[in-house]
Amino acid sequence: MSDSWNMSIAVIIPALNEAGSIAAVVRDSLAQDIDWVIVADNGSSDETAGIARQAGALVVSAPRRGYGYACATGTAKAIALGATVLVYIDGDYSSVPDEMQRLLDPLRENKADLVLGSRVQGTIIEGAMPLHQKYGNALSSWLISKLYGVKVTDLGPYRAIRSELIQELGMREMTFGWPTEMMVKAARNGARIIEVPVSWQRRRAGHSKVSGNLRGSLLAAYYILGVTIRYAIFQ
Ligand SMILES: Nc1nc2c(ncn2[C@@H]2O[C@H](COP(=O)(O)OP(=O)(O)OP(=O)(O)O)[C@@H](O)[C@H]2O)c(=O)[nH]1
Ligand SMILES: [Mg+2]
Repeated sequence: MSDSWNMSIAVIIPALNEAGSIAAVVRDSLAQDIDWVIVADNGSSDETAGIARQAGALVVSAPRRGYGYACATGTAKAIALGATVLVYIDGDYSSVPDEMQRLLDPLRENKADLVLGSRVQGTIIEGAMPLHQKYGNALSSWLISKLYGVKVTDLGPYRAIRSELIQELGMREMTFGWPTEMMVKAARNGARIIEVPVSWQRRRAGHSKVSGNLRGSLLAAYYILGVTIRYAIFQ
């Protein structure tokens, strides 16, 4: 178990057809100073669930499709296990498990409630982020900073949060809106939000589902902007 305050840490990996990369993400996450690795299998039609289990993860099934559903299912499991800190990382090895302590340090030192991995402040490997996603992220980050008074530079998926905080947020966006909802509601709650630099790599295997295809990119943009504006106006 981790030693500082009452940090017990669950790493949550939402995964949809990531058989080619999930074992490495699970193993390298288990090598960190954490307590559980939970893979939320989002109805994969490949061997993602079995491979993840074999690599040492707890696997929960989130049959309803959607990034947010997968994250919410993993979150519920982590909280049931007693996790006080939750880390989210993608299952395609775009983020680097060895950088996890960067996200955990501000929580350990009790300087933050939500720590966001910023790829803009870190390193983006050439070809890992299409131009439209770079511009989209920059625009959304600027809008969030303006509307919610927090300084953010990215909307990356690699992040860590106190489980007390995420429970207060009452997360509702169960697809592409989840990451944005977490940021804007945390900001509105007056939570301490810190960005740390992280790297971003090309997915190791499998098919691009969001940034690399038109439908995914348009949907993501629609949800990100919609959530950013909606929560600034309504509850
Ligand atoms: N897109 C998508 N990803 C999901 C879903 N459920 C779980 N995931 C996982 O969420 C993480 C992020 O999705 P990615 O497809 O990597 O999205 P991205 O990084 O923006 O874009 P690509 O890597 O180019 O596809 C991965 O680990 C997926 O396997 C879902 O319903 N849709
Ligand atoms: Mg990806």
